[in-house]
Amino acid sequence: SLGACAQKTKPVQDPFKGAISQPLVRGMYTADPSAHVFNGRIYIYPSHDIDVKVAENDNGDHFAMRDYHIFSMDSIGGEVTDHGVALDIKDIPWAGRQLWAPDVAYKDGTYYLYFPLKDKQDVFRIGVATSKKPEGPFKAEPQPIEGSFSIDPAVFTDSDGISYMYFGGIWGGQLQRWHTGAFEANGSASDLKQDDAPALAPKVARLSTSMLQFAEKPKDVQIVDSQGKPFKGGNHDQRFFEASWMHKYNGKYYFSYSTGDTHFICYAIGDNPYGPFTYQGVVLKPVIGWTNHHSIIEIKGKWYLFYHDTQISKGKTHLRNIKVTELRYDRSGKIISIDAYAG
Ligand code: FUB
Repeated sequence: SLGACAQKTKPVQDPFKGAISQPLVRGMYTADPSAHVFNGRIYIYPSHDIDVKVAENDNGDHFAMRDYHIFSMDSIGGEVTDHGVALDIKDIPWAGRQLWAPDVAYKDGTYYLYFPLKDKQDVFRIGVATSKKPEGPFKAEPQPIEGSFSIDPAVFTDSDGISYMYFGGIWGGQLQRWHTGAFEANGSASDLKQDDAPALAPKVARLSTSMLQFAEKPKDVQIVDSQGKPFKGGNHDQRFFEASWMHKYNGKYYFSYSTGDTHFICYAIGDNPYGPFTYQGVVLKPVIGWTNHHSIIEIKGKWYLFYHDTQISKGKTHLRNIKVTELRYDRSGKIISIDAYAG
């Protein structure tokens, strides 16, 4: 009977039903949003995901992106403008494959776009491209930044005008292959596989005054627990995986990052740009899709978290869409954790 039939087909619950915000861009896939305010306007520098038929693997081969588009809006909730292709892989002289999560910085009339890309030997390096306009187009330097490696550059300019690049990512981001200081072509495909040893640390390097090079050899960013001990490699819920970001709030330095295979965005607080940073908690709980990657900025006295999920592609990990939501602190300066589906 119709009644029996109706009982059998349970309605499928839409996992995005409680989404607290909606995709900012439709018509193309976007991810890893690094947001900044330039000249009073909000600019977003995301990855541009494409629908390639590459099987998902731990190396991230399915993230086969080939260009960047930059987006802007005059306010949160305002119309989003797509400024078109800002940088194409075919115009990067040293390019191999995979344009991953970028970031941008401004100094003395020039915008600097920093991007991770595999070179022709399939080793991730970090490149830089310049423009006189925040929306580009950007022109790539002929070579990657000397001494750069791995992925996910995030550039933070302190109040004294000095800029620092935070970077690194394990597994497909190759950070584990650099643990001796030189690239191990046949090194571990994931982390160091030493659960009781200190976890691999993200890196930080001060940028040169030209903004085109490192001014120093990259140092480890220490993330420690409340006892001052570095997290161990086996602590997958709290140790660093990828997606560094730095912001300053009430004079303190907030370093945030993704835990990758456990999918949290966590944060840790320090007294200076180099750390150490003491772990505080979760900024953003896992989103739908494997990766979690964010940025945090202040706009007109309010704080915002830019992030992504996979709402438009209905859960395809390599086809993401960027979003934004307000971020709040408690009275002691702790970030209040965000659940992207609590709506
Ligand atoms: O978008 C490609 C990679 O996925 C990024 O570089 C990682 O942070 C992760 O979001």
